[in-house]
This record gives sequence, structure tokens and C-alpha cells, in this order.
Amino acid sequence: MKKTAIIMGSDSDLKAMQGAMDTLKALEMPFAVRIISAHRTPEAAAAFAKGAADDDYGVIIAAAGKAAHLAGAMAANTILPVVGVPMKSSTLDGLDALLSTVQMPSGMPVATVAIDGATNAALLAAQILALSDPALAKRLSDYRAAQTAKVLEKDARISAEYSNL
Ligand code: RP5
Repeated sequence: MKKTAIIMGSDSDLKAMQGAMDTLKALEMPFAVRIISAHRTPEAAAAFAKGAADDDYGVIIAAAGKAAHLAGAMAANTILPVVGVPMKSSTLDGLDALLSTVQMPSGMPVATVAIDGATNAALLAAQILALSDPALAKRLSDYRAAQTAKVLEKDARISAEYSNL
């Protein structure tokens, strides 16, 4: 299976991205975790994106906060799908990063998930790679079924406890 890259602009993004690592692990997907910044290490960012397809990556997840250009910088240097995760910051609650990540110009797409949406970024990566991997597609279907069962179980429990019919 092709690898997924989880790139973060700073080690301060690590905690918010834990959900992506947990989800990829649960789906038995190989992934690399790197700290690469569009602004602080721009050469490394370009080099990673340019080499990613040859290095057997299939999807790049790029998480950054504030004036978040990491996902766009990745997209500029590869035709691999890039999933952008805007990071919540202390000053503008992530709205700055959301707009910076989502407002890509036509011709250069970044699939942007919610602010701190690490888990959905991993699931989107899985869905992309599952197109050519039936075993992964089965694990994704099982993941969905388990999620559905959990909600149905909560509905039954809460309904029995709180309804007054
Ligand atoms: C962004 O700036 C990073 O992705 C991080 O979310 C934010 C703050 O970085 P630090 O100053 O905490 O390293 O580039």
C-alpha cells in the first residue's frame, strides 16, 4: 500500500494531529510524520513534495496554523492529493488557518477539512487509497459499521434513560 505523509508546520501541532495517527494506525496504513514548515524550512517543504510520489507516498496530509501555507506549498510541488488541516491557534481560533488553507486558487486544489480535523484528514486519505486497495476498502467499511453501531447503542441507552413516554 502507498504511504501517507503527515506533515506539520510545527511540533506544537503534534497533539492536534494525534487523531490522524491513531486513525491511520487503526486502518493499518503505513505513514510518516514530519515537521516541515512552508515558511521556516521552505526548501525542505519543496523537496519533500517534489520527491513524494517517487518515495511511494499516495496522499499528503498537511497541517499548519496561523498564515497556513503548508498544504498549498505541498500542492504546488506534487500532483498527489493534498489534504489540508487548519490548526486552531491561540489568537484567531484557527479561522486564519482555515481561510489560508481552503482558499486555494483555481488549478491548485487542497482538500481542506475542519479546523483541527485530523481524524477526517486520515479518513479522507484512506478513502483515496482504498480506491485501488480492496482490503483497505473493507477495513474502511468495517470502521463505518462500528461507528454506526456505537451511535445506535448510544441512542438506545439515552432513549431508555431520558425519554418520558
Ligand atoms: C504554523 O505556526 C505551525 O503549523 C503552527 O500551527 C503555528 C505556530 O507554530 P509555533 O510558533 O508553535 O512553532 O507554522
